[in-house]
Amino acid sequence: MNKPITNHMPTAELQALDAAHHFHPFTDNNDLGKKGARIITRGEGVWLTDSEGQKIIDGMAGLWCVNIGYGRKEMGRVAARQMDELAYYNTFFQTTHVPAIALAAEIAKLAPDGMNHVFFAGSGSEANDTNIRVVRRYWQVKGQPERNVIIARWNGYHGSTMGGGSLGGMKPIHAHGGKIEGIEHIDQPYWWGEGGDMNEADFGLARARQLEDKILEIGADKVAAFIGEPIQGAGGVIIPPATYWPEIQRICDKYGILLIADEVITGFGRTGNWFGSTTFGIKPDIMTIAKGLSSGYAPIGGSILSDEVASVVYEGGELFHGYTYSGHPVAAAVALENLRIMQEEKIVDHVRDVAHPALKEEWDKLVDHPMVGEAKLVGLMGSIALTPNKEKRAKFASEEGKVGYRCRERCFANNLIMRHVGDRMIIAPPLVITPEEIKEMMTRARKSLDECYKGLLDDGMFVAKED
Ligand code: PXG
Repeated sequence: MNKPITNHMPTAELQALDAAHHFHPFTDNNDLGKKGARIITRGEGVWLTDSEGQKIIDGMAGLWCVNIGYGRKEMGRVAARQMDELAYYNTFFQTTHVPAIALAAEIAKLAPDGMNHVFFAGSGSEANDTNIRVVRRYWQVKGQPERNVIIARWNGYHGSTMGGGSLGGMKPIHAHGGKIEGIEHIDQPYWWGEGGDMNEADFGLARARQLEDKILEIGADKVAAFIGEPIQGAGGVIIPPATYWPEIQRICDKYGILLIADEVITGFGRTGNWFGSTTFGIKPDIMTIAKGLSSGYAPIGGSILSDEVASVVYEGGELFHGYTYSGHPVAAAVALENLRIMQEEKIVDHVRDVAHPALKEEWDKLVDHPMVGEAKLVGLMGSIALTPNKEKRAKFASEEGKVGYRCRERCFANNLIMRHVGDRMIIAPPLVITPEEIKEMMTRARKSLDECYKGLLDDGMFVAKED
């Protein structure tokens, strides 16, 4: 491990400057200004170093993106070489460049059969905005322009632009700035929290059948597409019952509705296959990609279109849509190098054959802990539900998220980054994590859970909400 950088300003001064000028995303900036942000100065493998020299295990791969781990020197070299050669050129107006060509071809090679066309964006949010235009344009060209409604799920996350935020089903996001027209939501397949007395399989079917009900309510001739994350990430790593996706697929096929799999988190190895769609047997018409495409080394996202969708949209002539940085040459070269590393080092195989089994063994054991109700893991994407009563799948009496926050604070104190979503704890480490690092990560996770549990008992908070 390299030494931490020591030639920066003292932490307190950096925090004061940050508070004075930096408006943080998804943050109570007033509150953060009072306590000061944690300042990350270095990364290597699965390890981060902060401005105080603390070594932290990053159990979240940044924001679910640093799949190949931090500090890969090849990535910087490729970026520098590309900047020297051609730092920028656009892909509008009948021009292209080698990195965009090579990356699109490589993505088509890795994507499921019949998905061979890539539209580049700068992020997952932008890519989902592209998807809204593409599916609506698709139906215009097919002569059914009234087919323009997109169905998504409550508590899904598809980004933070107006389009992405509207597709997402997070009400606090809709409350800040509104929601665009023509997007409808159905309930999520969250059995632990919402399954009631149903078994998981029946619940999965029931939630999928809400799609059919919604289609019939709106009128099938008005519905353009359904969008969903194979596993909801930001919503709390909600792993759907096995019955869910096959039923969604059946319903989309029955009504001829386009299926968009938002693979921003689940793409590029996270679930033990190149794409979450493969893991769940989904046959999407469009996939949203970002994050793991470049392992977060450069901002890049995109939409992978099936041959059928692309041919219809192409037939319609020009699509009036594009971003200055669509296919940015440096980002594309960096993403290409990321995909080279992923393949050369067989990182997807490592997830499936080494890291997942090692983590699963430890993760499953967490249900022995007095406050852990369920522990679920697909590939390297996992969650646990914190509860004061496992049999009843009870919520805590305190406001939802309070216990989760306390648990996350213990993780941070133990130099482990593990997030909370409400009262669920979630994990998604870099895909290169070794069995030894998994052991260390889980030692810290258990210690944090123990401390959190003790704190709840001490404060009289290990109490269930009344029914
Ligand atoms: N789709 C999915 C499934 C995502 O997880 C986006 C789209 C948007 O991507 P960009 O690149 O525009 O951020 C995401 C992003 C969280 C968190 O709190 C998750 C994301 C972003 C920020 C925070 O878990 N996912």
